[in-house]
Amino acid sequence: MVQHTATSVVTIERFIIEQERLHPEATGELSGILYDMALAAKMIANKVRLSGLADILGATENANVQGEIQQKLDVFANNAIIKAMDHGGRLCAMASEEEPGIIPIPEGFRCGKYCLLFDPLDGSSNIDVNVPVGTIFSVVQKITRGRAGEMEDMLQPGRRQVASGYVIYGSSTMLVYTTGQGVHGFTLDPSIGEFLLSHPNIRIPDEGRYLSVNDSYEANWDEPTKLLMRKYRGLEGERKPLSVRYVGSLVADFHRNLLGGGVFCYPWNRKMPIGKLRLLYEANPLAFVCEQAGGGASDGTHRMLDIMPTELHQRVPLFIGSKRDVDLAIQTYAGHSELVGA
Ligand code: P6P
Repeated sequence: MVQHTATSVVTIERFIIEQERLHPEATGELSGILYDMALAAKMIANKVRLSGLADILGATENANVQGEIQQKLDVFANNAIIKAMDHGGRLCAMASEEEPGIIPIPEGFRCGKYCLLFDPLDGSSNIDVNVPVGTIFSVVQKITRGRAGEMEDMLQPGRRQVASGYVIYGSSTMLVYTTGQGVHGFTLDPSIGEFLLSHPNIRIPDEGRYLSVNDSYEANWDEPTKLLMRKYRGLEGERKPLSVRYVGSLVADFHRNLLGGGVFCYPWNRKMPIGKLRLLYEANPLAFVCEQAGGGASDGTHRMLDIMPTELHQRVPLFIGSKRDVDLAIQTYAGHSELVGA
């Protein structure tokens, strides 16, 4: 693998090509998906920049499949990704947080061997208050026969992902992705419209600095969860206390913890017994990135990437970040299995 440092000026396109060359069997289809995701990210970033100005601000009157009021940027981001992807001949189907079912490749367009699952704009309720939001994406290979992608192609465990990543629209726009060859971050230079390699080979510290959790749900947590949070806060056990940092925007919280070390927790609670975050296009893609950076991800009991999906929009409890901190969650729940969910 060509070793790059953050000082060499490498565009994402050049990096993708160099990575592709490491795989003689590569057809270039996966590279094409990553190019198209970078293009969609630039289009979305451009709109997010303006969100405080144009009439983009505010919500549409429609609710999406999740019943959440769609922000206009949600709709724009969803369409931008679909339009950037649906005619490239690399995909056989897509799935989005914003759509109830599978998004087929239109008749007349060639189908490829991959499926794309994505959350076009996670955390969009934060848009109007200028808090960073993000796009999350996951790529799996088609496993069914025939032209069109089917639900079975979508419902694969996270360990079968061939690529995943996210875009964070923050003080700068960054695209972070993995194809199983480490994790690499690219920062958008808006003056030339290029994503430039800024964070080669990202590694997450084994032990975190930050704890990201919304503890307003504490009254509805089970006992193991309360014990785990006391451990993270240094009130129980030997762990030194973590600083609490919670933005309320998954990509922003995850990105900070990926670079600085930390654990993001969205535990089971009596009001949301199956968690809030979605397995296929939020937990799994971030889990693949996190593991490739040396971290871990779990629902508190299982490795996230081993969970067998049953529904397109299914939710999971999520513990993701520094390996030791995720392991502490697994150990705590295992040690009190009789109280989990009580
Ligand atoms: P809560 C945003 O709505 C989101 O889906 C994630 O981006 C974020 O991590 C989570 O929900 C925040 O949820 O219940 O703490 O407001």
